[in-house]
Amino acid sequence: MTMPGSSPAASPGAAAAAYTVRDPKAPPVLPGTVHDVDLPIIEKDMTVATGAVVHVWTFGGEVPGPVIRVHLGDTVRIHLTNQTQMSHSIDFHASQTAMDHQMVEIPVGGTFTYTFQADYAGVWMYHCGTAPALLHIANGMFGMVIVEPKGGLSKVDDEFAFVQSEWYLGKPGQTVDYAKANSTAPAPDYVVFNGIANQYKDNPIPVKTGGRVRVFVLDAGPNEDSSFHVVGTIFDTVVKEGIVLAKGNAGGWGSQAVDLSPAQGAIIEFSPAENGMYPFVTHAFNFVTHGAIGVFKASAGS
Ligand SMILES: [Cu+2]
Repeated sequence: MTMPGSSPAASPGAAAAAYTVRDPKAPPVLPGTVHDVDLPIIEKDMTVATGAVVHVWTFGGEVPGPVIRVHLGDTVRIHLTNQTQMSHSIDFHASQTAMDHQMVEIPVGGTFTYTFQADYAGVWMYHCGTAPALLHIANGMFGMVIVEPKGGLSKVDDEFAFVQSEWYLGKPGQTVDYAKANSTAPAPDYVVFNGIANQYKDNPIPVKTGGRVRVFVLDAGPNEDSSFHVVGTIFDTVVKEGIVLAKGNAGGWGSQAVDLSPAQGAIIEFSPAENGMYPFVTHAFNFVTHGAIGVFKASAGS
């Protein structure tokens, strides 16, 4: 195969470590109504595709940063500790606050607590806002906040969280290439779900045939749109940026793909009709051949 991510990419010198598969399951909602979340800012080497290592900047030591899931109205206190060699900051789209109040620079070795109330339900982005924010996002500093709606979400068989993003490779083992990311016609080396090219194609995700699957999707960009589609399914429920398509609606409407621009999120639900493989992609297919593909494998027993 010649598809990027499926074979070792150009990486002179030492062989890249195998990538570590990111657990695709969405975490449960945090208990209680006031949450203290430690989010250390950490830099590290990360294998982002087979044969490709990037020196990433992270929230919580992973790209994307951890999914934070809360109830509507909860208070969230994020305790940041900057363990890297440069200053960073954070911007929670689930919050309402002045930029110069909480999106402040956290110096090397510094700490800061960002506090917000989850006033609106949805799938929200968080990211570093330190200039140039494009570089800090492109180098791994982003993640998802899920705010459950009033009354909470219904119980389903399986829940997953996918963040789509791009990698603009620099030299092997170094940070991303800012000039490539900053192009007005950007050409990412990889477009990925949960940080790593093709990881869920290489490691299909089991789901239950006829069961109910809920996917939280966020497009972190920094530049490219997503057209999230699951081959062989129809979405009967979509909540995109507060706009609801509800299962059982009077007109019988459904959805085939959910368009997300950078920093937009959605909740999507469907049921696999029969046993077998259901690839998920961004339907911008040039990115499918650059890593933006995974597979749900449906069986009765899973
Ligand atoms: Cu940063």
